[in-house]
Amino acid sequence: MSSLILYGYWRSSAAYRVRIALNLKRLDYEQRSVHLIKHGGEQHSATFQRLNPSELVPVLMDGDVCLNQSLAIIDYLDEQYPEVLLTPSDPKTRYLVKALAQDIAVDIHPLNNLRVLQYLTNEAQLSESAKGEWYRHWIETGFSALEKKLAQTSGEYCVGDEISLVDVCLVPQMYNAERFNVNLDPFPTIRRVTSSLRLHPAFINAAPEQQPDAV
Ligand SMILES: N[C@@H](CCC(=O)N[C@@H](CS)C(=O)NCC(=O)O)C(=O)O
Repeated sequence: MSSLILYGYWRSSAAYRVRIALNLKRLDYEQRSVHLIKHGGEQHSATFQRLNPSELVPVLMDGDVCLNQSLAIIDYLDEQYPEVLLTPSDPKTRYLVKALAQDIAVDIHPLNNLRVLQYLTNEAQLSESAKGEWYRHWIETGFSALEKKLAQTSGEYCVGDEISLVDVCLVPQMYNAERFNVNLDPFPTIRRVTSSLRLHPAFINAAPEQQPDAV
């Protein structure tokens, strides 16, 4: 049995990144679902807090190593399981890949996170439509810049013709964008690259609807 255990949730885009990375590296892993909505959110339970006091998924266990933060987890996987590298070793490309991945994972994604949306509803008392506007605004702002960058760097994938960490971050962010009806017409490069990536088995098998806890 595999020593890798992924605590995640089918719709979590950060867990989705790690699933894609594990699949690209052809690593077997056991999935344990942390339901982000049921029972007030299982991420807030005492049991999960022992794994990650930040109360966020994903968490990856590799034997007795317990990791959180999807980008750090993928760095770890690149170091421990380097047969397929998601962050290239060439320094210039490596920097580019890391920066583009952070454009998505650090600058866009946190503003769409569940706890932010819950705060907008419960504390800021925003309506559903105002919350949708917030969500779309931050994705559109991030995608406008990303589109310009990928127009320069992409081949078949985000950076040239090799799949990298940027692709691993892009597809889950597109899933969120589509779920919240972002108008994707202004982003032809992002759409083209995503369509290519969605044909790859590692991405197909990592998709939210394919996960055992999908409802
Ligand atoms: N920067 C973290 C983000 C983790 C994160 O935001 N996880 C979300 C799901 S995508 C979560 O657990 N949300 C629960 C909540 O907001 O209560 C990472 O990349 O792992």
